[in-house]
Parts: sequence; C-alpha cells; structure tokens
Amino acid sequence: MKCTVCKGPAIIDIRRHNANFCTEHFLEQCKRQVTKAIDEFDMIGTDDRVLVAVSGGKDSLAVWDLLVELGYRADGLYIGLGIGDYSDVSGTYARDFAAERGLTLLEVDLPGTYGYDIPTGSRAARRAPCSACGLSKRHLFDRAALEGAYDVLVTGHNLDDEAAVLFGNTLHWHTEYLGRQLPVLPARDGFPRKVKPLVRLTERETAAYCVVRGIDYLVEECPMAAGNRHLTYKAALNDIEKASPGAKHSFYFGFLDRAAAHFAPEAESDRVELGACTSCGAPTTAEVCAFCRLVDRAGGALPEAGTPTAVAVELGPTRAGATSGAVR
Ligand code: Q46
Ligand code: ZN
Ligand code: ZN
Repeated sequence: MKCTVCKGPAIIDIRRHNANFCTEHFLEQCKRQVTKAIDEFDMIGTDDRVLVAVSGGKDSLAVWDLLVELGYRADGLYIGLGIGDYSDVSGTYARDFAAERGLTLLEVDLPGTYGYDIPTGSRAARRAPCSACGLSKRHLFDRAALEGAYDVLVTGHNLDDEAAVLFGNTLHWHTEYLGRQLPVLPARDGFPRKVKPLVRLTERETAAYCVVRGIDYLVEECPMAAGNRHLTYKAALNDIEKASPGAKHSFYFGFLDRAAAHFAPEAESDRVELGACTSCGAPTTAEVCAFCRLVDRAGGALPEAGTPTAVAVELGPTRAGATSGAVR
C-alpha cells in the first residue's frame, strides 16, 4: 500500500477519500480536515480563547492536540464524573497529556463539589446514566466556559458520533433535535459558542492520529455506555460504510447541506424565553434548572455562591508556567 501523495509506504487507507497516507501525509490530512471544518463553519477565530472538553479518550485529546498544533490558544476542561475506576483512570490520561505539553487543564470534581456521582445521580433521578451524565456535563461545561471568559467551547465529536446521532434522530423523527444538530451552535444568553472541529474525521482516524502522535489515551469505553442505542446506530452505520464507503460522510454532510435548514424554525421556536434558575442562575425555562433538580434529587448540594466551577490543576514539575490552584 503506497501513500497517494508521496508513493512512500502508507500506514492507513481511507476508503471514503479513495486515498492512502504515510505518517507525514496522514498528519497533514488530519490537520487539513480540521482546518476545513473550522473554516467552512466559521468555528474559531484566530484570537479566540478556546476551552476543550477533555475526557481522556482519543477524540478529545486528538482535537486538543490538533488545535494547539494549528496555533490556537486552547485550554482543557476535565470533569470527574465519579464513574469508579473509569473516571480515576481517564483523569490521569487528561492530566498526563496536559503536563507533557505544558498546557492548562481545568477540572471539576462532580462528587467532591456537588455531592453526587453519575451512577447515584442517574438512579436517584430515574434517568438513564448517559442522560444524567450529559445533563451534568453540559451544565458544567457551559458554566466553566462562561466563568473563564472563553470564546468557544470545543468538543471531540467526530463524524461517527454525528452520523449516529443524526441516524437516531431521523429514525425517530426527533425534528426538534434535527434543527439543532449542527457543527456550530452560536453563543446565546448564558451559553458559550459550541463547536465540533472533528466532524470531518472518523474515530478510526482520530485513534490513528493519537497513535502516530504518541498520545496515550484511555481505550476502555465508559462502563455506563453498555446498552446505549447510540452504539447500535454506530455499528449499523459501520456495516453500511463497509458496503458503501463514504456513506456516513454523505449522510451527515448531505443533511447539513440540504435538510438541516428545514428543521431550523422548529428548533428556533423551541428556544423560548429563558429566565435565570433561582438556585444557580443558569438560563432555564423552569424556575429551577434541570441540573439543580438533578443535584437535589441525587442528594447533593450546590457549592457556596461564588465558588468557581472549574479550577486549574497543578500538573507536576514538567509543566511550564504552572498556575497551581489558581482559578481561571
Ligand atoms: S461518560 Fe457519561 Fe459518556 Fe459514560 S455515562 Fe454515558 S455520557 S457513556 S460520553
Ligand atoms: Zn506520503
Ligand atoms: Zn440551576
């Protein structure tokens, strides 16, 4: 197998592009795809302060690394969710990545600060674990980004993730979600801009990127994901992709080009007037926001008013310009 660009030995074939790449040209390809996504959807300005939601897995570490390589000022944000060993180990990967590169990592410790973990919270609130987890993460990411005055919040969602969510929303015709399933969600009262620069890369490619770049990431999947329908949709799309290379890409990007706008009015009408949560001040349609209700039902408590959501962690002696314990 030869590199399509230089004819040297290739390390990866990408069937949807009908191309093979050597190490050097694969890294170029990843950067080119991320740059293209950022430019095409106007995701990040050159002077923006960027906050990357980091889980310790391949996608979030790859996107953080790619943004830094492309010259963006990007800090990371890790949330300890209290999912047993999985959370303990995932935090180590995030911290080691930041420490080795002299990057700033902010952390939120959900059990330590809010008094509940995801398994307890989901049982108490009778929500599926990923629903309680997603709600908690969204609230804390938004809050940390706004408190830290970041311009944009980046997540590591890749093409497989986005195609699988689109597949699920289309199967069930969740049209109110379809109008919002975009690679960029603009900032609006109380919410930071949210972007997904990896939408042009698959998870096989982000994994290969990490291997080639020497990025250690947590391979193990979250134990609470078992039985998640999202995984079933991903598996179905992988089968389709095998038979029809490029299907995932044309499904997702075809939707963005030709269909997403049709659902925008419904998503927009969903965006009713927001008030401030009487408990934490976050924007909400109810008196008390869904996060505060979850904290309450899970037997936790909000920290004292004025307590910062995320704190920069001390990352060890190798880290340049450490701001141990400082709050950003
Ligand atoms: S961490 Fe949380 Fe994921 Fe685990 S509980 Fe579900 S949402 S699977 S990205
Ligand atoms: Zn090459
Ligand atoms: Zn609240």
